[in-house]
Amino acid sequence: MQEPLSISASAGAGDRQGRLAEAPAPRRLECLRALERKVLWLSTWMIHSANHLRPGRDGLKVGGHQASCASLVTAMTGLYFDVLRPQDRVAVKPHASPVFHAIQYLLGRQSREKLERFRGFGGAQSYPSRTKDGDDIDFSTGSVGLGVAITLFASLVQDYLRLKRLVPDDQPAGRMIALAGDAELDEGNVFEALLEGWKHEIRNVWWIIDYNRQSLDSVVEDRLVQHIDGTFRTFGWDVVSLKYGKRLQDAFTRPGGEALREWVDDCPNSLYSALVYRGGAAWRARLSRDLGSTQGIAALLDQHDDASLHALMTNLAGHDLNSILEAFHGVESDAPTCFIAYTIKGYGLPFAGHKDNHSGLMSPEQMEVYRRAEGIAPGDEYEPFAGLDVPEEELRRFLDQVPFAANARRRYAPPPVAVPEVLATPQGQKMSTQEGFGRLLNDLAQDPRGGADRVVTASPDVTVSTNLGAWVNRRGVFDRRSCADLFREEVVASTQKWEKSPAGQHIELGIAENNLFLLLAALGLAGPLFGARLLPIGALYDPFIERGLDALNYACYQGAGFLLVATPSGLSLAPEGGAHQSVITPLIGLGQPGMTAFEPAFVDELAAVLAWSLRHIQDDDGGSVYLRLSSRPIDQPKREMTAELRADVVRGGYWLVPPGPGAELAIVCSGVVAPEAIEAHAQVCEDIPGVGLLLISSAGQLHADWLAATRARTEGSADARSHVERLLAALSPRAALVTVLDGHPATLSWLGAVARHRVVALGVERFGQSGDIPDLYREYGLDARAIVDAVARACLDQSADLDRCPRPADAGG
Ligand SMILES: Cc1ncc(C[n+]2csc(CCOP(=O)(O)OP(=O)(O)O)c2C)c(N)n1
Ligand SMILES: [Mg+2]
Repeated sequence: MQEPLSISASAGAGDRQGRLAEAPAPRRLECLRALERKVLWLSTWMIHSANHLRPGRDGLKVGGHQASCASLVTAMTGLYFDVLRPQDRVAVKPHASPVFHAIQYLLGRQSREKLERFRGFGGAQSYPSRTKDGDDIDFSTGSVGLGVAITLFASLVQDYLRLKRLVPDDQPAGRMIALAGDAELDEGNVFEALLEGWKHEIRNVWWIIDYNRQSLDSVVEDRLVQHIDGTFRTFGWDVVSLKYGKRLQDAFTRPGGEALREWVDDCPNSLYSALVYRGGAAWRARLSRDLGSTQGIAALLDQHDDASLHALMTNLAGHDLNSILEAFHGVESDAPTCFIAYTIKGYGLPFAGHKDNHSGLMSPEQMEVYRRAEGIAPGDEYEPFAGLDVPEEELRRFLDQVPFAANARRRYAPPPVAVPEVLATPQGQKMSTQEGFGRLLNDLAQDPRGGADRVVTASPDVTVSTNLGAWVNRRGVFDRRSCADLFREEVVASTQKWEKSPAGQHIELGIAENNLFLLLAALGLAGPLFGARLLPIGALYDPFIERGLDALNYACYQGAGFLLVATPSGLSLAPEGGAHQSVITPLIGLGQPGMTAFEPAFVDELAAVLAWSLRHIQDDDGGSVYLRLSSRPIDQPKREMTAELRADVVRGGYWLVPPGPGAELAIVCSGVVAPEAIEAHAQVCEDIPGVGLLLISSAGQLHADWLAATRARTEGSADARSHVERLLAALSPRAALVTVLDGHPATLSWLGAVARHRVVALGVERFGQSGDIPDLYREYGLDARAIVDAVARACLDQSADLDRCPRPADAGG
């Protein structure tokens, strides 16, 4: 541990002393210590019993992380039983999930059955999950780094709501707290978030780093802490270092203490960890060897037996309740604060400090020794108060008064925001869906029917180029300070206003897609977290979804409701070239749970989808919506948008040209290549009358509905029919489908499985390149000619195949 330390940070601007306004009464501390012991026991036992007491059926180790839990037990005990208030929101380090559940259990907010089924079906989840765990999970965690960063964006959302008075003035601001593993700081998204947080002057964020100096594989770099400290300060955070516990600090004041402190400070992380694992005798031997001749050290060693020497040398502040409480309660300002809590991975358990302990499980023999030492009788393992040296009554009284648990429910359920049922289609002969979206939003900004006040847009530096400009001109950029548009004041002509104020409804981010998705997740959870719903809309270039895909997945996993507008997309942003042309994003849209993807061809479809989306993202069983749009202007149909057509668009597709009776061919297209499909269709119809032209506005909606109907039929609802089945029923059973989109062909090729139609699937399978649309569509086989060729191929295959194999329909079935 080669870093200088003190419990409070060194003097300097922004530092804060680890002072305790009021020392905890001794009995209070006794109660907390008893609970700390119980939390360690319960979390260790929960994992043990999941692995050893539940019969395994699949040959898999159940797993769990006893060592990762142990290092956070003290900090979490202090937080949940003493420091936290109901309005605080916490992201718990994924591997400390059992600690969280144990605490909730002791607070009466989690059932014993869930603990007994930890990591089992219906039990407490391996990693905290907002949607799957019944108890008070504020933020899901699991993919390291993301849970840490979302707290920062949640604080921004809290301030957004407070500054706009969308939450009552007397509702206290909560602290957004991340309990982070030290190795989580290896994830780049954490630093992307820090920079963004600095720009937005975030408040009320605490990141408590479980500095156990171990990751999954090994022990971390010795000098790491200096960088952690320096980095946070650079971004304007206060840093509180929690290194030595009270006993060690006391030892440092005694004869030989200075030398002892220096020795510990200079001790490499790996040696310290190894000695932690080996215990008292090893400490004695090593200290005698290194410091035996230093005055006072021999006496110190004589005063301690091996056990107490071990306890002294492992007395890090992260395991010292007094130090923890002092530091947490000592925070006086709302500046973002990083606590570097020195801990030991596996503290209090036999594998403490061992570099391989990440997935280590205590053996049944070791658990037996532990059970006895805790004074817990067999069968009483889940008894909340068994074996504790504070009377049960006193502990119950203590638990009844825990501030965090003062409210029966911490999650809000505000009513939905009323939004217009129907949005008028922006008029224009030729228009891109991207432009259409900008105009729809601009119209919404002026819509007297309301709803727009709750819309908040965000973009990672592509606001103007994704067509949010008009909206931003009307609604302004959000900033906690008002700031005039200086270009405007200097009379520099620009179509884009950039006025910032707390009233602004657009949050401008730097170019980090991870941040966009984490912000959307936090905005999408504004209702349950803070009590006021928002309608978040994020805009980015479609290919860069992949840059932040894990964060997007994370946002969906939490059940956040938001709208993602991804534009431009595909080869159709032609001259921009292959690095910007998305290929597989339609497959992401098709496959991503918690998200419904649309790729409308025309702006009137987009208007229908947008109106639906503003409701869907608020539905209890809704989720997020992904709109894949394009900057290619295309001719817009002149038609009335009937309620029936709107419903079909939202369901995922409609016949632009219905097939003739018994038609044996249909062209099926999604999105921006509609003009090519229309042209090809006209050509084909010259030879083959009755060919249908099917427009797919959402492959995902059709697919999900189809699977649901299939399941329903299996379960006995013989009449269940999906939208796509009804659409394709208009074709002959021997019909062929030619599908086409500006994206991966697998997005639509599954349509052949719906009614066993033959499919020729066109789309993009290779990286794109620069060019104009005619060249690129020709090269990649998306133009009308390619579609007509595909039709010819389909017809040829069809006749050859029909000669060979009779289909069930031929047999009259
Ligand atoms: C994005 C991601 N990559 C990899 C993992 C696998 N993983 C789980 S924990 C871990 C290391 C954890 O170390 P640390 O954060 O220091 O936590 P500790 O267990 O030491 O408390 C890794 C690599 C993961 N969960 N998420
Ligand atoms: Mg660690």
